[in-house]
Amino acid sequence: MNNLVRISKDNDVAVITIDNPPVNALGPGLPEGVLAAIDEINGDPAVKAAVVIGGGRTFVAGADIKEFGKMTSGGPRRSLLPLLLRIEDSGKPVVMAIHGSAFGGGLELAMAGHYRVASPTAQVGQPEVNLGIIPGAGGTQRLPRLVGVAKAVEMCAGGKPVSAREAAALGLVDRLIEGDLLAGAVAFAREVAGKPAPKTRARAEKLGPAAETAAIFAAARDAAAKKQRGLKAPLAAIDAVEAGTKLPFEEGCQAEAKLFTECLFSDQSKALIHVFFGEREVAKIPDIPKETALIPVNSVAVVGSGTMGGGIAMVFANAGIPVLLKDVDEAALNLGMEKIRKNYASSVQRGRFTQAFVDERLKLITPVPDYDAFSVVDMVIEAVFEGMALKKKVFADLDRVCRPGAILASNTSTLDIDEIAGSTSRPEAVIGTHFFSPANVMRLLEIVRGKKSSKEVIATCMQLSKKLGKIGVLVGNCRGFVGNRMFGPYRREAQFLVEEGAEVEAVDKALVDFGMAMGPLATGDLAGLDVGWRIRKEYRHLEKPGIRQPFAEDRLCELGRYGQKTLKGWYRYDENRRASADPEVTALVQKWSADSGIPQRLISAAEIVDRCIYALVNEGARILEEGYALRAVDIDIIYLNGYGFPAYRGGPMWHADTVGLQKVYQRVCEFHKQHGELWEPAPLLQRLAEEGKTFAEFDKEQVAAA
Ligand code: 3H9
Repeated sequence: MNNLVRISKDNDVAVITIDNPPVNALGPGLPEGVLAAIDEINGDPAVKAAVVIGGGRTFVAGADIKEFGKMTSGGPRRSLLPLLLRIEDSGKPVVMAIHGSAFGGGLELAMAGHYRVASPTAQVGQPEVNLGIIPGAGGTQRLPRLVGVAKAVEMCAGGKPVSAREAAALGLVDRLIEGDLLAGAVAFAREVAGKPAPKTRARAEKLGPAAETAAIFAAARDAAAKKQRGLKAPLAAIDAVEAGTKLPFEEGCQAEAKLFTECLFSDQSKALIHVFFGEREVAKIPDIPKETALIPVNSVAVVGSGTMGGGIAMVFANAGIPVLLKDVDEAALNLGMEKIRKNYASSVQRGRFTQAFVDERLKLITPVPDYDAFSVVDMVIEAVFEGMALKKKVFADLDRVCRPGAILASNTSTLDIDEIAGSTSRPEAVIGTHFFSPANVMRLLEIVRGKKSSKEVIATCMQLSKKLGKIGVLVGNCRGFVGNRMFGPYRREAQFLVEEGAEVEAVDKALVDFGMAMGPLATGDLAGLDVGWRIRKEYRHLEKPGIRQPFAEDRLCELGRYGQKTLKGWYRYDENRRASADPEVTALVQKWSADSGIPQRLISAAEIVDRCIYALVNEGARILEEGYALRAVDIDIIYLNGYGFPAYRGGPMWHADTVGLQKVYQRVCEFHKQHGELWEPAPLLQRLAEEGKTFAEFDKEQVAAA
């Protein structure tokens, strides 16, 4: 044994405890420790059976993900397969006792045991595809032997865990243990001691005849192509399970190992591992220590019951936090509540929530026409129309009615938080919480730090985002903050491309093929082209004269083409909001471009992608250098969770690193030459490119310096 694995005895049952906090990841030494313990019990005549259990809060959360980066950069390759075989060959039964999660290599370890017992709250799964890899220690071979081919394909290709109850129904878990897991597992071990120990790899009864399984694999490939568009790992996982149904166990494992290695060394896996750690990294704020006192948030109020306000109220209600929802009068409130009810009804229809859950949530939302009850709430989120004068008035009112210590948050997407905070006597309590639309669906929450926002308020909002099921990213107070500030140049280029002769659908298609959830022009139609148009009109005075600005979208708005809501925008929409190309738009843009003397040309998909994506990267680099984002990875997490950037490319900054910053910089310089000032390379991009560095290295330097 070693310091990661302990062995103790409960009379004739040995208890092997895995102890590698926080999640018992299978780092170097751990599997070897388990094996040494198994060898020891096999040599001890007093022991009749063994229980393997996780110390702390979980069984085993899988391989140590940090090790993968070492392997792909030349470090030693470690395979768990032979170790698991030897556990399975143990002459004495091994009972795996699962609480918390048995994920990835954790479930593979559990399946190499002869029996599995679990706490009812435990979860088991093969989530490797979320990291761009597949199970690599026999998971694709043992799982179908325990749960059948269809379920194994679903779990290995989809990556979603199943509850212990479902696992028990599937035959993956042999017994659920209510109460003390260890005591139950030991009792179970005593029951099976002395009986022949079943080896998972020797079981074939659930593998099914080839004629039946062929249809399962075909359907799974179809589903993966649609639901996990562009991802390679799900298809590899399906291939590996299929190999398991056609080959003897050992050969199936070899096929799995080959596919695992291919995936592990792919750019997709590197990107998704970056995302895994990035999602945890963004919670770490260098100048805000972990021990910062949190403000309890047990009740909130939302001002404004429109689309955003209503969605935000639902977010809090879904997390079990009571919400007051305020609007100017009863009519507005009725409309707001009606929309909330409609949204919940559609969630019930789609099977996301039960009616009982929704009924409980609705009870938590109380519409109010005034501020009378605001004096008791812990936090207020203002979600009124985007206009500085109105927001300032609301905050002055909040300052008057809210209790000292309450958090005053604005859901602004563009406005200056410091100016808003200035209308109160307590700017330290003011912060931005920029939800993304629809607020009850989108995972991203930009938390905007004002000059005077207190550390307690920031720490509380970061923590709260988790409770709300969001991923909170702290950003600085610049126009558009991080996400929308970058989205400007991205959408500007999309429009320029159309004005230079690209078809509307060609621009969107190139970016969808790149992996974006939606094309930039279709996104504009969905959000409403008039939103940007109004903002541009308000800020026109800030535009530098003599610099090319896109005009097509403004002119479409002047013609009343606001997008989906008017059934006309960049596209034409039928009554079900299905889009089709609109030749009228092509003709109009051609005419406007000719009037403005913009030469028309054929534009390749590659140029479309470079122009739009490098516009994101260049602006991202500027934001990073100016300190409005803490790290490049924060920008990546924002883009993945708020803007439909493909996770398998890791986010715009990681993508740029993958392409190579020298190459990206060179392309930005070319665009600068061709298109002028708007493409001036960000100094940070230039510096990193010249030094042969990456944004990821820049992040490491920042962390080291903090
Ligand atoms: C695999 O197993 C491949 C196999 O087929 C074998 C092939 C040979 N490794 O998420 P949390 C860290 S692939 C390293 O905040 P929670 C995490 O970074 C793996 N580190 O806690 C964080 O660190 P920090 C398949 C890991 O309670 C800390 O632990 N398995 C790992 O909200 C706490 O994590 C998976 O994909 C790991 N495996 O959630 C499961 N896991 O505090 C990945 C966590 O410094 N893990 N860390 O930021 C999870 O899904 C969640 O962590 C879990 C707990 C649900 C377990």
